This record gives sequence, structure tokens and C-alpha cells, in this order.
Amino acid sequence: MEINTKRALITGITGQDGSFLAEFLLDKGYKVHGIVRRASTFNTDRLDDIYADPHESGANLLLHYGDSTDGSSLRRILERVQPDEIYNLAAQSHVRVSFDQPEYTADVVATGTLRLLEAVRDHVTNTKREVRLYQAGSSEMFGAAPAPQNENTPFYPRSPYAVSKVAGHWYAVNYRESYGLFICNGILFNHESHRRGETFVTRKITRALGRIKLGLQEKLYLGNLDSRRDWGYAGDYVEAMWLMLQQRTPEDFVIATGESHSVEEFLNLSAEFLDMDWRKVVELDPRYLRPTEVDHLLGDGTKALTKLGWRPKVTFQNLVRLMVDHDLELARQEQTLTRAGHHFKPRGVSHG
Ligand code: NAP
Ligand code: G4F
Repeated sequence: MEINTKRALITGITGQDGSFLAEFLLDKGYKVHGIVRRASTFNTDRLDDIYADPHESGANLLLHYGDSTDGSSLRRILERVQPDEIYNLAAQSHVRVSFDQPEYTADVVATGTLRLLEAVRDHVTNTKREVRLYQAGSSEMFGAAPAPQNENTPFYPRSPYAVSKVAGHWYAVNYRESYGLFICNGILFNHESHRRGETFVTRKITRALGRIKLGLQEKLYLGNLDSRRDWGYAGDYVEAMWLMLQQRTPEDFVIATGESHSVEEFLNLSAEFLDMDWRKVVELDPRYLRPTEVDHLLGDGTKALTKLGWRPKVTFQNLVRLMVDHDLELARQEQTLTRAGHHFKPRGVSHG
């Protein structure tokens, strides 16, 4: 671990990216603070490996209750933490769900970003400290814009989620230009891992095929198999977030692999690793179709390579492999427990 005296604050620390980023920054010697929203069950599973009881001295990961819909909590946390770097990752991040909950999505993703920017603006004015902020933008903002997409491609959002991310992006640009704040927009293409939420298509596939392979589940219901995504590995992408904030001047960057695959290709490769024929177990369920789809996302990450020296390390094949292996192991554990008499209830109906 490197020696560092910097403090980072992560919103959305309990999510996939938040957990990878927290690990990455702890390794760099940062003191890491995270904002956790209150839930009736524990939502910190992804942090279990790095979380230490704050009563123990030397804990470098500290969690605070707060919510992107609650500006006063954000302001209080800023005052308490006095961060050098802020990573705004909090979001209702599911595109399909955003069609069901458009107002809530806008409140968290668009107005939540604005609340944080306002809090940072006042904090910087009052304390004269330099605070650097990373805003989690998304390739969904490109939506229907033809591939490949780069920093100069005009946005054409196709969901309430994407519209909200576009608003967050432009709020961030405006606060950078109006108040001279150090803010970078990362425009990240899809990135996955064994910690990906189970209602996103990649994890939904690897989780279900693992369970079907071991006889724990019969069918996998999916929506559109034709859309193409530029899928990378989340562990690689959090480094790019950090690199952006280490530059001399704040700029926006596309982060992508430069390679796209269809959902069907992801399915094919996952099934191939498991020696299965997915056509026998996958069925279409229109519930998983979107009113407006994004057909093809393919990023051009030339600027990130040139200016940040960033390139992805994990290939598509290795990404699928690591997710399939992880989820087959999870299914094995479930099978062992089932054989020992533990009863697993079916998972609830989801919009995933
Ligand atoms: P994720 O796994 O869905 O995590 C989202 C995080 O936001 C979770 O910690 C969640 O808390 C938190 N959150 C949700 N609503 C909140 C609220 N009202 N107040 C405070 N926190 C809230 O998403 P991810 O994949 O890690 O993505 C991180 C960020 O990057 C998101 O902004 C996402 O939109 C964006 N992004 C992701 C990708 C991708 O492919 N993964 C690509 C481009 C952009 P709970 O754990 O309690 O739910
Ligand atoms: O895995 P997805 O839900 O991810 P999507 O919509 O691309 O969004 C993710 O990536 C964005 C970056 O581009 C992030 F900003 C966003 O927060 C999120 O992380 O769906 C991928 C594709 C879509 O075309 C969808 O229609 O898979 C298709 N799909 C087919 N069947 C399905 C399903 N998606 C889901 N979630 N569930 C299905 O059953």
C-alpha cells in the first residue's frame, strides 16, 4: 500500500463500481469515505472484504448515511469529511427500471448531481479548499447516435435514465465553466464483473446459466438479444476515474474497450464455457423489452489512451469466463446447502 494523506468521498460506494473504487483508493493509501443510503436490510455486502469496525483504530474506510435526494445530508457529510476528491457514482442505474420510475430516476441521477454540485460549490467558496469531482456519465447518453461514439459525438438519449445522465453531464460542465471547479465527466461504456447487479443482462445470464447447469433453475427469460454493447471489466474502469482526477486540467473522457458484442454473443460464449445449449433454456419475455432500445454502443477511447495512458486489461473472453466461473461456484454452494436441507425461496419478480 502506498502512503497518502488524501481523503476521497464516494457516493454509491455500495454499488459495483463503488466497491472496486474503494479497494483501488485504499490500496493507494487514501482514507475513503462512502455515502450509504438507509435500507431495511444490509446493503454493504460488496464492501465486506474491506470494511473494518470504525471503533478499531486505523480504519481507513468510513461510511456515512446520506442520500442523493437529500441535499442537507450531502452538505453535512462534505463538511465533516473535507474530501480532496469526490466520486459521484450514486444512481438509480437500471435503464429498464427508469421507464417505470422516471421521476425518481431524475431526482437521484440528474437533480442528485445538481445537489452535490451546489454543496461542493458552497464548500469550496467557504473553505477555499481545492476539491476535485468525478461525475459518472454513461455511454447510454449516446443512445441512438451512430457507433463508434467518442467525446465529440452528440448525445441522443433513449431512456429517462439516459436523459437524466445527460442533465448530470451538462450540470457538471456548467459548474466547471461557471465556478472554475475541477470536475471531470467520465463517459463510461458498460463494465461488468462478478459483482454486477443481478438484473443487468450479463450477470443475469451467468447467474442463471450456472444455476440451470446444476439443476437449480429451469429457464432464463430475456428480452432483446440483438443489441450490442462495448463490455469491459469494472476493475479496469475505476482506475480511469482516478486517472482523470490526477490530470492538470479537468476534461471529459470516453472509457471503452473499442469492441462490441451482441447480447446473443455474450449468451453463446457463457453457454460454451459451461458446455450447454442455451437455446433449450432461454425464452423471450416481453417484460424485459424497453419502449426505446439502444441498439449499438461502441466506444472510441483514443483520448483516454493518449492523455491518461489508460487501456483496458481484461478481454471480453476473460470477462465472460471470470463471471461464469464465479457464478458456477455460487451455484455449487447453493446446491450443497440445498442438499443439506436448506430451502431457497424463488427470487422475487424483477424488472431486470
Ligand atoms: P450500481 O451497482 O447500481 O450502484 C449504484 C449505487 O448508487 C449503489 O451504491 C446504490 O445504493 C447507490 N444509490 C442508488 N440510489 C441512491 C440514492 N438515492 N442516494 C444515494 N445512493 C444511491 O451501479 P454501478 O454499476 O456501480 O455504476 C456506478 C455509476 O456509474 C452509476 O452512476 C451508473 O449510472 C454509472 N455507470 C455505470 C456503468 C456500468 O456499466 N456499470 C456504465 C456507465 C455509467 P444501494 O447499494 O443501496 O442500491
Ligand atoms: O445489462 P443492461 O440492463 O445494461 P444497459 O441498459 O446497457 O445499461 C447499463 O450500461 C449503461 C452504460 O451504457 C449504464 F449507464 C447503465 O447504468 C447500466 O449499467 O442491458 C444491456 C442490453 C440492453 O440492450 C437490453 O435490452 O441487454 C438487453 N437485454 C436483453 N434481455 C436485457 C435483458 N437487459 C436486462 N437488464 N435484462 C434482460 O432480461
